[in-house]
Amino acid sequence: MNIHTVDSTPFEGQKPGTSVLRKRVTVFRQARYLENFIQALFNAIGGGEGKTLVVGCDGRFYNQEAIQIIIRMAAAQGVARLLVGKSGLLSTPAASNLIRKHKADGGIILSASHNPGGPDGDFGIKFNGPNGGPASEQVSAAIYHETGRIRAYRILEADDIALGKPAEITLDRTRIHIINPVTDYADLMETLFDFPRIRGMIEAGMFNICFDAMHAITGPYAYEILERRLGALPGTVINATPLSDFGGGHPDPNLTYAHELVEIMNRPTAPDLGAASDGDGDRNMILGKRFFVTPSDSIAILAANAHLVPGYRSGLAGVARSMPTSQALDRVAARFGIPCFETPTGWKFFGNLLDSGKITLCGEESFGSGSDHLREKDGVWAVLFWLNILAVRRQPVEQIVREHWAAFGRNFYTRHDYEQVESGIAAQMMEELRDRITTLSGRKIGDYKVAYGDDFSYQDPVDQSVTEHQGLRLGFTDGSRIVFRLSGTGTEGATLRIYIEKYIADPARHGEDTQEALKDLIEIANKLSGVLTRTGRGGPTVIT
Ligand code: G16
Repeated sequence: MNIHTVDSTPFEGQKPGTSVLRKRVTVFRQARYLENFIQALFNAIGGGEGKTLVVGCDGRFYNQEAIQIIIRMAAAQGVARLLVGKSGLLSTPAASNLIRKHKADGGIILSASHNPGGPDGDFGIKFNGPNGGPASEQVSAAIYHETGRIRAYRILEADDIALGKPAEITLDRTRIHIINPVTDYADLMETLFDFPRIRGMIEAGMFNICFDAMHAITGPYAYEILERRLGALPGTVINATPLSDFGGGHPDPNLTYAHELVEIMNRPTAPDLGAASDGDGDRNMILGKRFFVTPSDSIAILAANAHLVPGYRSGLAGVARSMPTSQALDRVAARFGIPCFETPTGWKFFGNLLDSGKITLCGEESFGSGSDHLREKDGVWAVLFWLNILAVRRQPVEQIVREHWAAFGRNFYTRHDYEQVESGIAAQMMEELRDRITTLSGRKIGDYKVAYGDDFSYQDPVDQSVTEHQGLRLGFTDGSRIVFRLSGTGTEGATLRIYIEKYIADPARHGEDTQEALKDLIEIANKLSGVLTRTGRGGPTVIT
């Protein structure tokens, strides 16, 4: 078979963000754009010769063309084995599991996660390493370096591979295994959770679930696990068929974009548990009847109840959260006498902590939670963890959360996002804020006294690497915090995130409305940053 070496020149801006490369589909469809990045990736990991790689996608527009190009390029680099999901599909957690299970050298995941899809939507490529987790800062930097000096890429001349059913195909020197994307993942879940107990609760007719797959990748996973293996009613999984444009929706499981689920959970006849996942299946949102569980509370509650779940019964080595995530998890860790690590935003930063056994559970405010069972956050896993807790405690979701607040106090928490802000304005605002915030220590602002103001930097406790400029933190003496950060996952302009948190121990105040309870801190954040004037907006684009 013919391997072509095609001359090329670098593209500007193939710089990995929070989660490697995300751009508009129109950008990816430019001639040589995808090929350049894939060749740079292979160059950065020492070539493909003899390697085993997992390849999967979340079903979005341009996946099918892209996956065929990647297969031909992998064959041209001499990759020995490629594990590909049927129809190319694999959720991000399932891909992570496969990399680990097959001791692969890594995986290429085609997804822009929760970003919209379609011809005018977003596309992305992620590289995961042999531990199954997102490429480290060092590997991401090496890929970027290679994108800047690319002169040619290599590709095999071959017809498209039929990916529609499980098969083994040889392409030049590469053996391609097309596998069922769901089975291994569902089997892993059965080893962690008490399926008979959950099934018992569901089959007793006492418990209904609504899982919104948002026309994204988790439909087949949730159907197999919830409806087939756990006996949930037919129709439990809604929007279950992955569509290349996610049905025109925005597959981000939050109160704004998962509005169909939110409407169902607000009805008088609402199911007992509502859940949604995102484009590539690593995020989750948990709802009770007319009740929203914030992701920061969710990971704290999972940690506090882990002893009820077979896979975690032997105890937690430690836990971790990203810096902007609320400190609810820290309170659980302190009570249990286990360490709680604070990392920069980005799942990759949990990798070393998980690999070295320092932590068992971790989570983020951005609707992500996971554990050492694989190296990505995991949407369906989080739903099953909740189901296992519910099957043991036999209480409504809301009651479990309220009892948690009563036991640990409540960290009121909100995130205000300003999307598609002009990049220059956002950068200037952050720069000025940085100068300002770092001088505020000891000062009083309203009723609050500033304990510290800094630009967060992280030293990895395993490899000692230092990552700087990870968000501006303003911490007050009562534990309240305001954090300013620019998102690393947007594809258009800048997204400014303002995270606001306040701890209230008194259970009499736990019923307060979140925005109301945080009103004074929100005002401080707005005033300090001048965000409304600078962006010319009346308020945030999305509040979670
Ligand atoms: C990615 C990362 C997460 C991060 C999230 C938001 O998630 O894996 O660790 O919290 O982006 O990042 P940012 O605040 O920079 O937009 P996903 O689900 O988009 O892959």
